[in-house]
Amino acid sequence: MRYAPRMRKARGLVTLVVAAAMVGAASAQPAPPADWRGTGLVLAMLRPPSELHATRPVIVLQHEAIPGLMKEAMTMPFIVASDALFAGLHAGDHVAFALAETPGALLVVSIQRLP
Ligand SMILES: [Cu+2]
Repeated sequence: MRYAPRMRKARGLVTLVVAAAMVGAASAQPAPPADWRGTGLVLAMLRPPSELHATRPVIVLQHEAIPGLMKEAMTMPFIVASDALFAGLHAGDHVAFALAETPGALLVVSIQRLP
């Protein structure tokens, strides 16, 4: 029975390492700070590879005007920083989202469902 506390400690460590690995995977590309914020309706969420992007997740939004960026409401695709942002989201959801300009793309860096 002497080994029991050590086993428990080891199991705790494994859990920690796995959790850290999962966090690392989700934030492989740390999200840059938001430059713009908007609201809209989710039409589609595409995990890569898709017809819109070979390697990056894409969300198609019917968005309202985005102050400072797009004066008009429109429907368009955006590249998403990580498909972890799709968790719990469904087509038809109303969302608030944040965009950041990065060297390669205009990126959605956060998405929140609206009631
Ligand atoms: Cu637009």
